[in-house]
Amino acid sequence: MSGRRRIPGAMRMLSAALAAASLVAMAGCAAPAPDEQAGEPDVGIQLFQLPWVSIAEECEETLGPNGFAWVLTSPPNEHIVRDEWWASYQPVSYAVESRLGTRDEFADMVARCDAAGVAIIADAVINHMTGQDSPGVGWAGSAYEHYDYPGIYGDDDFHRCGLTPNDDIADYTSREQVQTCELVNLADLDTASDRVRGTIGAYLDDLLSLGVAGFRIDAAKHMAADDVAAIVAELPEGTRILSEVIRGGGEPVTPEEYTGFGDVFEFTYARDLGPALASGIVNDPPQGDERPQHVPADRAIVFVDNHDTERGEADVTARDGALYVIANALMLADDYGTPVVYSGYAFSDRDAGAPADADGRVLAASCADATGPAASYPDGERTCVQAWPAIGGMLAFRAAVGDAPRLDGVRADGAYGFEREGRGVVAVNPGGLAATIEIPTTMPAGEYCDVVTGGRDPVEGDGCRGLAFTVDDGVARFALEPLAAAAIHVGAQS
Ligand code: ARE
Ligand code: CA
Repeated sequence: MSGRRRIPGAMRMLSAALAAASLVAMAGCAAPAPDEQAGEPDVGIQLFQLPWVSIAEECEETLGPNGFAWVLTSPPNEHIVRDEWWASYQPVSYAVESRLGTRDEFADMVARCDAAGVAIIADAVINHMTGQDSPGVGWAGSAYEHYDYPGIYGDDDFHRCGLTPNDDIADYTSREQVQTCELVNLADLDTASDRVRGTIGAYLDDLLSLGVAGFRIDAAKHMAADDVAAIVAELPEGTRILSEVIRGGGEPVTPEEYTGFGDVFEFTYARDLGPALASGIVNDPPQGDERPQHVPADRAIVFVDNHDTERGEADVTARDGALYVIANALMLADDYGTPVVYSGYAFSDRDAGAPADADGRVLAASCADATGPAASYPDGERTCVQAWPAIGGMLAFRAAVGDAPRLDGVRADGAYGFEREGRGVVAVNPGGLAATIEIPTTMPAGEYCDVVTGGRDPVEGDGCRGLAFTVDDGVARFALEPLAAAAIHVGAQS
């Protein structure tokens, strides 16, 4: 089944024999212990439609302390004036002026985040300009027409694919349509042209001059990989590139084509994880390091959901509370890919923008005092996932396990878990009944603080703020409530 390392059968039997001897201690639950961070794992957080001033504050208050390495922002460029969140994805110019903040605020954010040890990845919308058929004026005052952006692009800079009646993509099995026709009427830039490449490159250089570490390449699938490669080739070495190429069954354009110059969002990861959790049956990944329909681990950006999928295909989102914690715990405990946690705001209308003032500026919001998950979030409220104690705890787990191999998982009672060899063990119970699971481990015997419910107490130093679980004679034993996750690691013995 799997090419991964197997747990010897004898050890599994030992596990059963010793089950009765293990202990589970419980205590009050609270925030994660900041002293547990053993280093900074490469984990990002997507702060969807959050203003620059607020991201700066998050870097200082929640992201730095919880050990996030980088933030993925929403697009910083001038956009059309509309209330919907997706106005951000219709560029009018490359002025760094948007409903999320001014250029000065953007620069200040990058500096403050850097000082807090958090890098900024900007969402770069470079496949297209607006999808507006009527002329308009953008957020920063730039006049535009569908195929005319004075001083930036004119009619000749756009593809007019001529392959479909309205030049829109109609058939995703046609590479030519996907890459030269219009994605939902968005004026499609001729990214094969040196002039267009140069203009895009100047925009990215400008953002780099403000200190960003790299870019999410929005709608990368809709640009030939060679075009993106040519643009990226002009950027300084080390610029981080995260291409959005949604894997689509039967589609000719694949994520693999974009791995030559950067990382790629691997949508299959969430598509496997979400339904498994929703059905309550979690298994080991199909084929160890060679997961089918997955780009190589060192090129993959993984996520439970993002701003599109939480409005669409995602089976598990912040609305699911405890199950969402389980999904994030499994992702953060995994050895595949670079995780990006998602933090947005509640909505019932998929188009609804983030709460804004009368002029359309998105309102500042702070997660400094937030906890979670909450039982429910009223529309517009930020989910503040970056501040959930369980998420901070799992970042500490990821830091502690480092590159220790992921060993084969164990299933029992509907619960599932696995060891990161010798460094940590994670266990989840996605079902509705309490479950007990025993997972063989080479971690030293002892009592460990569960980092999902609070980790080690930073004040007492020798107690746990939440649950504790015991490793005894090579077995970690977890008694789990319904819909619970737990994780212990060598850095947090009680
Ligand atoms: C809005 C309106 C449209 C209108 C258009 C122009 O909704 O009705 O025609 O404006 O006026 C976001 C929103 C869109 C919005 C757009 C522009 O989601 O609703 O359109 O902004 O404001 C494909 C792409 C993928 C893309 C998804 C959404 O391949 O790149 O569609 N994702 C990114 C962003 C989005 C953003 C854009 C791109 C555009 O993350 O937030 O759109 O910048 C299969 C295929 C996928 C395909 C998917 C959905 O899974 O395999 O490739 O994704 O179906 O069609
Ligand atoms: Ca295109």
